[in-house]
Amino acid sequence: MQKVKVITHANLALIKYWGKRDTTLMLPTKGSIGLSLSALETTTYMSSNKVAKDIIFLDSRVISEQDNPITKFLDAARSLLGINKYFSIDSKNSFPTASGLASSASGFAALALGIDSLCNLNLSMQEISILARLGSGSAARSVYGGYVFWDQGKKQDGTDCYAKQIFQPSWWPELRVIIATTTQSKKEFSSRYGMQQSVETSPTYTTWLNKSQGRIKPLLKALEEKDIAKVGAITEEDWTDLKEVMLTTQPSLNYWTTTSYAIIDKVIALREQKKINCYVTTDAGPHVKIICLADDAAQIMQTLGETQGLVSVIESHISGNPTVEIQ
Ligand code: 2P0
Repeated sequence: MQKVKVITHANLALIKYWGKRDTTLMLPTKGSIGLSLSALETTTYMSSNKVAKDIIFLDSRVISEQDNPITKFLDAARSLLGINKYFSIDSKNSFPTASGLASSASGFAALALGIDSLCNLNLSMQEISILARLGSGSAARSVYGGYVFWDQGKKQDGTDCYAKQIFQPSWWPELRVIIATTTQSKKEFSSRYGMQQSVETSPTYTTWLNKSQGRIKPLLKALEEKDIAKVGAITEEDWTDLKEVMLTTQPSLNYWTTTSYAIIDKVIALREQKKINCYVTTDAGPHVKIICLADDAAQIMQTLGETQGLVSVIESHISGNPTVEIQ
């Protein structure tokens, strides 16, 4: 029986995805740009089953509920691709699952790549990105390493809504992301619930949407020019506006803790007082991600290391492309 080992990485958005124009097809309201991170790795073993049932292990725990997002995704994939196969899946993250570190992105990207290989589908990367998107929007980006743009598309059927790699992983070897984790716990509000609430209730959602969409071109240019000050400033602005959206959502999405704020303050102080190029972003969780260059990473990490409540500080490179190994 054929078995595959798929390695994927979580993808950190510099310009964020937050909100859907179609909640079934996971079509976003706007485009997003992200980086796949070497330090946030998902390893997934996948084979097809003899019995007509999916068997799923996530971080060594069996997923037994019928109505779980992985089985729903596999059902959607079977229906879309006309596949008559069931799967055994054993997926492990090198980082806390469902706590705001994009485990759903790397997880569903792995399943899309694994299905393509196990079923000999020879899908294009665009088709694999579309497939991954049906599991989780951000997974459309995680099918690539390096630097990724996910276009929101215009069509209602989602056939023009997929991600593309904009630069290879090796494009900017000095770029780093420092990940400061503050908890091992799962988040209180899922991104799926939170973003829909924001679309429906936040008074600042439309303003963020328009400004954020307008940041795509300048960020692409700044990445092309390897301009850390511009990349960092655009990233931090997009996050600052999104944070306002989250906080003004009903009920308020307050993902951050006193530890998160202490880290954010230290990063901003390092930049303003010591002129170090370091910039903050977060996702739907309390962890803080810092965009910087390799030469400054040690000093930033040392400064953060004394923060009360900090669980770990990890320096990440931009990851290579996913790998699919037939076992
Ligand atoms: C992003 N996030 O662009 C944004 C920034 C969180 C904050 O993509 O409902 O888990 O499965 O499509 O992909 C998290 O959202 O949500 C996310 P679904 P997903 O990375």
